[in-house]
Amino acid sequence: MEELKKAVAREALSFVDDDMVIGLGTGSTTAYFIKFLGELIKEEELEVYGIPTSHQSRLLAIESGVPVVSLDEADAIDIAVDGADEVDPALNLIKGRGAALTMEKIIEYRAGTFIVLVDESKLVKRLGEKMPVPIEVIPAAWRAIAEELEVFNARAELRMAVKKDGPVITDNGNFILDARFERIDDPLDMEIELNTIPGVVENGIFADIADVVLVGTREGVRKLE
Ligand code: ABF
Repeated sequence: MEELKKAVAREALSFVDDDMVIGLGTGSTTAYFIKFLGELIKEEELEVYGIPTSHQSRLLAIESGVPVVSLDEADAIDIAVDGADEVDPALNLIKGRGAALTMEKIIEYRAGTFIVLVDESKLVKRLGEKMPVPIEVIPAAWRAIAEELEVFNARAELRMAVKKDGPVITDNGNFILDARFERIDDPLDMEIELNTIPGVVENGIFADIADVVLVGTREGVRKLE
């Protein structure tokens, strides 16, 4: 599994050019990309800047030798590279296991080319088949939103910290609800609908935003676009 993650992360380096600003995703697959990017910058003396999507990717970028800039300092984002939890045949995604979905969506939406790194276990026929949809919510509204989600035939749970001693807190100071849907027929429509519930900051459906998906398989890296 780790080898598949490394293989897609290496392949993503082929999209990198000098003078680029690159959105840096969160998660274990993207972590390899960030490390490899740091090595490439050093070897080829590239002038490349990263815009991190989380505190986690910011720290890793600094440690790996990738200079970082914040979103408001960059005129444009050339490419963004990130993982995903599910990918459907139309390249719609579910993201947000790392609780960084809001910043990920802001940065990946602005990127010229958004490249997604997954292994083949993440490919599904229909979004929501295996994974819940993470939804970042204003803390005071979590229960009200969980109830509202029943209208969409979804059962939502408040995401707890690993030690179960309190809720997961996002980089923005919010909570995460993980919502299991009976079915998601139209990902774009559902993505828009969920964001109309007051108190929802952002949701983990990323419809119609991925340009390229690199899939790690035992036979090599497949490119979907
Ligand atoms: C983040 O990392 C998320 O949006 C996605 O949920 C997750 C994928 O992580 P991994 O590559 O570790 O499976 O980008």
